[in-house]
Amino acid sequence: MRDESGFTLLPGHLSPEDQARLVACVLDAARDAPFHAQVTPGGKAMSVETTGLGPLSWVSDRLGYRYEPRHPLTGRPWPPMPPLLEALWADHVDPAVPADAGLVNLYRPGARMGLHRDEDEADFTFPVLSISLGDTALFRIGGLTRKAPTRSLRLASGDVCLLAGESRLAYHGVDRIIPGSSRLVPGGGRINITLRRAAPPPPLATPVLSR
Ligand code: MD3
Ligand code: FE
Repeated sequence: MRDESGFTLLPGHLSPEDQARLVACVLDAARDAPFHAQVTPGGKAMSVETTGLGPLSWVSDRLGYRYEPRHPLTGRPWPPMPPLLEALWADHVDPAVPADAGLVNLYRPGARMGLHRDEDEADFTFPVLSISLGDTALFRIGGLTRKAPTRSLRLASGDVCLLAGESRLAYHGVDRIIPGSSRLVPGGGRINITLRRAAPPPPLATPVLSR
């Protein structure tokens, strides 16, 4: 299902059991690292609430966008990356270089995400892996410029997408979610987890014999 841009959608890739396990992991992590609406550098609160998993997560405030090792409100490190997510990354992206950032987005009914590119990571040759849980999203993906034509697709619970190659730097966003389309997330809504490599990959080891 990989298209010419490097975009792959794996519909229903996660079993209902794994979907429920991941929601439980996220809600457990959110007891320590609460979801919160971040503020853009322009001073507007995002309608999506976020938290993070793993060594780093993406933060936004008046100072700008960046990856940080700690939750901006609690000052504590992000909760650990669940093994199921580490395995998904190893299987689909790179078994040698782990994802170091798991950004978790919570969409309650009415939340959306405007068209943007993910460009705060050190190395765009690493794909982004996205996991959708709960209500279906109307997702939009375009090209390398804001003006390029976009296409719209639905991301349903259990869908996994891989953004590799040129699609890694494509403009994309979430127009809206379809409230009540799933019963997975308590209280309703959608959770999206994106696994990323935010820091540069570790340097390659030099074989002893060639020294
Ligand atoms: C296409 N999240 O967190 S996931 C984001 O559903 C983000 O919460 C959306 O965009 C969400 O930055 C979309 C699918 C996705 C993720 C990363 C991409 C699509 C992408 C990176 C490049 C191109
Ligand atoms: Fe994005």
